Amino acid sequence: MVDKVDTIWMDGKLVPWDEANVHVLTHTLHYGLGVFEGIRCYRRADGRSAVFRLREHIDRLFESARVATMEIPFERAEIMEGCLETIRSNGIDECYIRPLAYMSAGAMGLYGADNPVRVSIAIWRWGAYLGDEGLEKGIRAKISSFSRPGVNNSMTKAKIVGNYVNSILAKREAIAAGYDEAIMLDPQGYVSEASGENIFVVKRGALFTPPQGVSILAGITRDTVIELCRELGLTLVERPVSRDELYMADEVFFTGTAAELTPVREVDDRTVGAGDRGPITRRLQERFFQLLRGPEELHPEWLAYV
Ligand code: PPE
Repeated sequence: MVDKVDTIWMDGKLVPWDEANVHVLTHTLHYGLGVFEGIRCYRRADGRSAVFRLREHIDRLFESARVATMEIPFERAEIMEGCLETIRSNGIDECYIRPLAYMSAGAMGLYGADNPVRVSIAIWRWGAYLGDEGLEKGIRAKISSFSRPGVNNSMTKAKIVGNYVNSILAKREAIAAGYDEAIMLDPQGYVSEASGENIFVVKRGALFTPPQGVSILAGITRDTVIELCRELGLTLVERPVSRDELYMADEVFFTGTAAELTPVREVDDRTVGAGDRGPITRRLQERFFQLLRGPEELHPEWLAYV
């Protein structure tokens, strides 16, 4: 259960948590056309709180809305300020931030284009998405029986509400089978991404990750890790990755706002590398958490102080 905080931002106003409700004829609830983001705010070594890559997340929210033919009735700056305001009003130092733009009630039927677009921003405390032990020792993943929709079946570059049905089914299947997370292949059979994370493979000191042009979400954490590789002088190649490359990898890890940088210690019951967090994963993870929590401001342009 999510722990309640005091307020949620709804269409520009902070309302009490229990009053942040919508009508049951909310169009998005029936048909899944809505767009959202997931962002994290961290308490830094100096005691201040900062939202990580807020601008990039809000830019992606608006790009998702463009793909979804939804017009968000706010400026980007207003949504960014709304995120910060929600954190301040709840006096919380670390949290996950969930902006959501949805089609409200009005007409029923698929078209719904005249229903007003509404926006909410909720926050809650969220610990390690795949567990503290997962962050340290790695998790067990299974290739899903559900494929990621192809590039023209589903607009996977956009963070559209309905896209997540596929991810939920894959995640539930993986958990029911005793694994922690599902890895999905695309219709051609190449590795796409996990239910809510991008994937990286390490082989002989080099890193590989599926390219942007395939059906993955262009993760902001993925982009961060690509930048960290460049800074650490690590070779990173964006290219198609096959299933057997996961079995032969020295290291595999996931990236995502919720999952942060989580090692994968097993894929389809095959131990990855030494079966724990590999050295390159560890190095990137350390650097990643330094970026988020300090003490140095490695990328001040990525921090929005609360
Ligand atoms: N792929 C998918 C399908 C995805 O949902 C996410 C984020 C990513 C990749 C990584 O993207 P980024 O966060 O920009 O690095 N998944 C969000 C949903 C988590 C949830 O369960 O809710 C997240 O990590 O916030």
